[in-house]
Amino acid sequence: MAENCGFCCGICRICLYSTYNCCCCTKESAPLREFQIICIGITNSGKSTLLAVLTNENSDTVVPTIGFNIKEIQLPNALLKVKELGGGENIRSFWSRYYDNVQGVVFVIDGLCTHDQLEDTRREIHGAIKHPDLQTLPWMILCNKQDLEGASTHHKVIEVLQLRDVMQANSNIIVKSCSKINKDSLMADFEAFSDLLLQFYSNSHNEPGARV
Ligand SMILES: Nc1nc2c(ncn2[C@@H]2O[C@H](COP(=O)(O)OP(=O)(O)O)[C@@H](O)[C@H]2O)c(=O)[nH]1
Ligand SMILES: [Mg+2]
Repeated sequence: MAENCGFCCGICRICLYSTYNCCCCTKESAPLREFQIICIGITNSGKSTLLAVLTNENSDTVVPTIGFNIKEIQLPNALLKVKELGGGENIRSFWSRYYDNVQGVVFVIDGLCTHDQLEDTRREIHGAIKHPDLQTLPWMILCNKQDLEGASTHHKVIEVLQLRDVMQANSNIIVKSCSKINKDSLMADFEAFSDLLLQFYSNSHNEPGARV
């Protein structure tokens, strides 16, 4: 009799525990996949501003980036750990020191830049996109400041910066037009980029340690 009681109590406990687990959803969801990203582009292109918008900070109070600036962008399917590198003339020659272990690149272009800034941008983007550490990675090129009249769209920028060849050599490059005033669209661009990263790194040959 006592044995039967103990057995019944045991069964009841298991049932109660299972019901509790089902009802209270105590099972933890899998952690989001993280990616190490660098954000580059010449000074004033809007890197810090866009990152502030994406992380819900006040984008009107950004200060010039000295050295680098790190932000975490939480997206539905991934967490991007973004390191923004300063874009001043004297800092750009040090960008390549930060290319190690990077898994993706965001390059920001000022859609309304001057002729000289465009020339600097052309030189810097070609230098980075052909760098051995970055040339096979997923890239997102953002043509910023679309809210300003006369800003070049990303279609124009692809032509002016002569990006067709590099885009043919690396099929994991996406190019988008954006502005600080359209957060939803900017968020959608970063979600498209995280989808690209997830797809790219679902192939284990593309993991940083596996690259030759
Ligand atoms: N109108 C407009 N101004 C922007 C936009 N993005 C950045 N800016 C402005 O461009 C200037 C430089 O931005 P900042 O983020 O410091 O550029 P960074 O040097 O690339 O980090 C600031 O005055 C920003 O307010 C944009 O989408 N539209
Ligand atoms: Mg900055």
